[in-house]
Amino acid sequence: SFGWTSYHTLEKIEAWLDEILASYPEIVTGFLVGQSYEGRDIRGIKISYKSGNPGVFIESNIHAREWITSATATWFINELLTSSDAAVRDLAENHDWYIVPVFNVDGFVYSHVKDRMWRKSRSPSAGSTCIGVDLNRNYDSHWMENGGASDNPCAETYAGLSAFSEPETKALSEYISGIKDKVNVLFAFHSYSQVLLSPYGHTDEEFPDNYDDLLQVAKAYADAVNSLQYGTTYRYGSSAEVLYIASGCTNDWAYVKADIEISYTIEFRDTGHHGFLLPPTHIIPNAEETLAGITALLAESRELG
Ligand code: 0X9
Ligand code: ZN
Ligand code: ZN
Repeated sequence: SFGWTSYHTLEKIEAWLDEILASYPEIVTGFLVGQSYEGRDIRGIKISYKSGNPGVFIESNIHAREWITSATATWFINELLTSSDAAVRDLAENHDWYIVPVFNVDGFVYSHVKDRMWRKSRSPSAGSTCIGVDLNRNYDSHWMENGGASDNPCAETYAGLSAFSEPETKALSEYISGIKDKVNVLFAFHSYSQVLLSPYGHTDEEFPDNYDDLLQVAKAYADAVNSLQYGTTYRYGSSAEVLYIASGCTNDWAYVKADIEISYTIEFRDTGHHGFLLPPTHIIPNAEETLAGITALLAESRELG
């Protein structure tokens, strides 16, 4: 059965999504982002208790090996639907949630059956035997500018032949563009490092117009996480400043091209001890932290108006 004491295959995650869709037909609707290179469906679910809510978009598992992200996304979905905690009910019922638990479906399957440390998608490149594009370098936002992305198909950060050359990123960008007027917050779930990364990724010499607000809501997230019994610490700031220069990332594209003003990459547990191979005993603690953080961040952004 499904649960959060182990990591699951794509097949099991999709079967669980089907159960959720059948159990909450009034509240949950499935959406299809599009198809991956290998022809798999990229699925999302929308949770909506009433019309007119502000939308929150969650992209998860763009990097295949970051299994904690889809485990956290599914736990989060379950919590929004089943929790009786007042703060969670408020969170669930006063936002429309668009959640894609496994975005890089081909890479995710490959990380289960062949190579646990796989990161990229699974599309081939002409003239190379190397496979896969780093989908988080393929978005049309300062694509291939300033470093942090590669034009070598064998590199882990290969950005692809052009912005949106990949069916996955093209489809998700089109899906988000279609709902962007209803969405003002986006989270891209990653691991690891315990950091909240705002725009920009492509430069550390410029900052978004609302950078002060972005820092303020990130502080609310970090404080809320730290206040839990686990005492986990998160750092925050712009991607380029806190982590490294990287262009063509989802949350930068969402901010720059889709006008989604609160747009964060969240790098979950841990800080490197287990790294990408985070034991499943961390799933629930990590998810609880994420819920606390997102609750506090959205409350703070509501304050800001
Ligand atoms: O390099 C990445 O894509 C992310 N780190 S990871 O270890 N999960 O691969 C960081 C992305 C930072 N976000 C932006 N630059 N916008
Ligand atoms: Zn990642
Ligand atoms: Zn451990």
